[in-house]
Amino acid sequence: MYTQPTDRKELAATAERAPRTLTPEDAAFQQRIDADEFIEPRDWMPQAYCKTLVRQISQHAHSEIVGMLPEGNWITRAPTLKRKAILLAKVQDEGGHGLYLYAAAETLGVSRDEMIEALHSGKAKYSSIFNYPTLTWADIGCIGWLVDGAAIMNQIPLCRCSYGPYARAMIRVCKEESFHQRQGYDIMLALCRGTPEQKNLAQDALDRWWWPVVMMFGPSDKDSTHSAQSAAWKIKRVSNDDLRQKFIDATVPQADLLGLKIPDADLKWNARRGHYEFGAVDWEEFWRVVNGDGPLNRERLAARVKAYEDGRWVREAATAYAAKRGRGSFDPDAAKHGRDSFDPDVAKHGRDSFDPDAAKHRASEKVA
Ligand code: BYC
Repeated sequence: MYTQPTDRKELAATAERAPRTLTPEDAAFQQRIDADEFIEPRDWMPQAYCKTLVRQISQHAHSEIVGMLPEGNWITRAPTLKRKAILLAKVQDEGGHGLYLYAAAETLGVSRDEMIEALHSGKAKYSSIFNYPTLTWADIGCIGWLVDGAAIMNQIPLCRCSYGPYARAMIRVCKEESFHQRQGYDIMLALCRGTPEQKNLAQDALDRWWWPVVMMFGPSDKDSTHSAQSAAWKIKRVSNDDLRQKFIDATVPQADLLGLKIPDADLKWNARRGHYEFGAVDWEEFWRVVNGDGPLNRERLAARVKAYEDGRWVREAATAYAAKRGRGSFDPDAAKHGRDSFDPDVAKHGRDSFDPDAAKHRASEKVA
């Protein structure tokens, strides 16, 4: 549903405001950026470039993982089996996005444990949007339509960002987000073509999600602390305000098609500019939510910490198993006898996860 030309106006104006005192290494690095080369993990890079990427990529990963919570809340209550299967797949995709992104950040020398600790201690941010509640099934439609729609707007330019692993991760993420956006719009269409009560649910959800989604693109360009430098490094290709405008321009006609009213009395088409004008964003609300005091910040973080603690035994078991396999494969004796990491003695006593005897019994149960 969304497309974005790749020759779009870049952040030239903000890039000009970036610091200009460069060392020879910095200058050579900047030349590579200016020539649109990808920077790869083993390449020299300024520490600040690395730090900016770790901040943004890890926060992006956290957003994907925390973002599973509001929708996960509706998996058991989806209205049909088909909607449930689709929602399950979608939420699972978001988990996958988080994992690609953690892996991309790890190429910069930060460990997954450090990133997760930063999230759990409240040091690292995640997208403000996931601190709002999902009160009805229509909220699931709105998340797909609007939140994933906004995410695509922001992420398509990231497919061309200067850091190779981040840009490549974004290509797959954007393809999946496009499916997510359509499934959300399809939920909204079904509700809007349904009974008056269903249409009211859709309107009510739009009323609650619209402004938080408009805020998702971040502070206005004049208040954005990182934009100038991120633009100079071609991490950021399109500014927060330009993305917000593109999103609104693309979304208003979609709301019209649904027969829904966007909750903004100042929204109107400006034919001269070729854009919609829109009302003032409540930046106080935005900063309140970003700084931890939104409707569900505490609950979201507590749910993540609990999930992490509940999964501790799985990580410990997987680590112990990997260590055992590692020992086996490095055992020169075992290698000589071609035994690899499988120890039949251990298997017989049920201490290994592969037990040939048990496997035999399982096979016969199946046949019976
Ligand atoms: N929420 O200088 P600025 C998804 C912070 S998940 C919270 O403009 P920057 C999905 C910003 O971090 C998609 N904080 O920053 C998942 C900075 O604070 P710090 C999530 C925000 O980085 C599941 C400060 O404000 N997408 O699609 O140049 C289900 C100043 O801002 C927000 C991404 O993460 C916010 N909304 O630009 C469904 C995209 N906005 O770090 C869907 C990748 C700003 O100095 N990230 N802040 O403490 C980006 O593109 C950029 O980081 C941003 C912000 C445009 C978000």
